Amino acid sequence: MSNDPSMAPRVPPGQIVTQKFPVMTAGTPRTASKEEWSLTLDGEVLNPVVLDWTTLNDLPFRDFKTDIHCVTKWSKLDTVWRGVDIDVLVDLVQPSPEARFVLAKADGDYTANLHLGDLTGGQAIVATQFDGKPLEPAHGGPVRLVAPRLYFWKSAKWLRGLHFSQSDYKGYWEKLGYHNYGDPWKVQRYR
Ligand SMILES: Nc1nc2c(c(=O)[nH]1)N[C@H]1C(S)=C(S)[C@@H](COP(=O)(O)O)O[C@H]1N2
Ligand SMILES: [Mo]
Repeated sequence: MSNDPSMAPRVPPGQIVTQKFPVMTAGTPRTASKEEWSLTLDGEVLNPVVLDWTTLNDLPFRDFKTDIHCVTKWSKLDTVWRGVDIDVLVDLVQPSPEARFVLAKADGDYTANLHLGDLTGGQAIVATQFDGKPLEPAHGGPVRLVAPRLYFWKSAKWLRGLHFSQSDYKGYWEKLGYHNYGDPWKVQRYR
């Protein structure tokens, strides 16, 4: 074993790198067009906001290059996304200091629970583009969460809301027995 950080493994335990981009979807949700789409930012916040496609696109965008890790054991390296940093959305709504949890809500009644601290500090975005192109519907277009600090089930496709609260409400897979936190580096796949 070495303490040299450059020797740290790139891929979490048990993961296999793929060049493909598998589509992983529970059910067949009816998803929104750009015109129908909106994002509700609410809960324990000073300034609840509903963004539509136009108001989202008025916010500052950035590129986000990251590795993603699916609980079914594929990892994809150096994926390139573009969207609005969660820090921008947090500045907008100003969650109360007690609101440490976020429930991501998506079309098709899909939800995923996260710690706010795993979304902030440049760690996550609300993405509208993958690989320089508009996000394909199968991968969550028009808009999805990309929160790669955790297994990729946390990155809700067809994102429609972020609910900030002091309570941690379990999401879709978390209720069905997936790990509540889902750290790929700690192999937190199931409860
Ligand atoms: N709304 C929604 N988001 C979702 C899912 C889903 O079924 N519905 N699947 C999750 C899972 S398990 C994974 S691994 C990733 C897969 O994203 P991809 O289909 O773009 O690879 O999306 C996550 N987000
Ligand atoms: Mo997944």
